[in-house]
Amino acid sequence: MFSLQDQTILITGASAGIGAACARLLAQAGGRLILTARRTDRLEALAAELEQTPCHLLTLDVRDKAQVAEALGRLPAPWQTVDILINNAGLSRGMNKLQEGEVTDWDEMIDTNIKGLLYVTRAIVPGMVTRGRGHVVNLGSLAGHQTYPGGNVYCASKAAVRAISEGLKQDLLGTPIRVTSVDPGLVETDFSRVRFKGDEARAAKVYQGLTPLTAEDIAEVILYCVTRPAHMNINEILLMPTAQSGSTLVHRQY
Ligand code: 8X3
Repeated sequence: MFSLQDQTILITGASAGIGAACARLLAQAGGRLILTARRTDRLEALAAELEQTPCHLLTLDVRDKAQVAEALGRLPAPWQTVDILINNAGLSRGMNKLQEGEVTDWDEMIDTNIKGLLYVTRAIVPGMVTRGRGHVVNLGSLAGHQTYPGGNVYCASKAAVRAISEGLKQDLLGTPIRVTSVDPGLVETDFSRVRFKGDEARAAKVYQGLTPLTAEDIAEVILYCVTRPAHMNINEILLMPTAQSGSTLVHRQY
């Protein structure tokens, strides 16, 4: 039921967290993987771990429009027909009040979460349309549904991902290409470490007193979405830990 035998799957931000968990799980399901990230050494380690799985590694910064167009426009012949695109690369930086925000943090989030996702999608989806086959999975967030204090620009970037997923689905109407947005709440990955720029104690506090989702949980949901029959499109999945019921509603037990 969960077979992706010989399907070519491109994952952005594959070097860690949800991206790496997707790589591991989708490899088990039989996929062949194009793994992209900025950190080549991490991609190499992941590919070495997935030794039975055909992998093509691409060092790619999705923020770099020219690099994305060049690298994805010139994939080697056996890797040109991407069946599944997982737009996972994304990050959060800072949790300042908007009026005190760091403009460079905003740029990084908007350039990665919105513009990077658009560049990769623009490079890959036309081939899917031509071949009459494909599925785009965008990593959204609960933050795209509910803004929380200090979340401002990050939440806006994920609200944009939600609108882009909806718009892409509309624009692909009449084609067999599917579009899914997977929107998690609290998932324990490097997310908070990156947000708080290496402040480990502050990052750990985000997940204290509850059992957060894991990267593997999200990968399982994505595997489910991409293995539905061809007539079925899962447009959006919102998921969160049992101990969370909204962006600011978390039940912690100490
Ligand atoms: C991550 C979810 O609520 O920590 O996208 O911002 S949240």
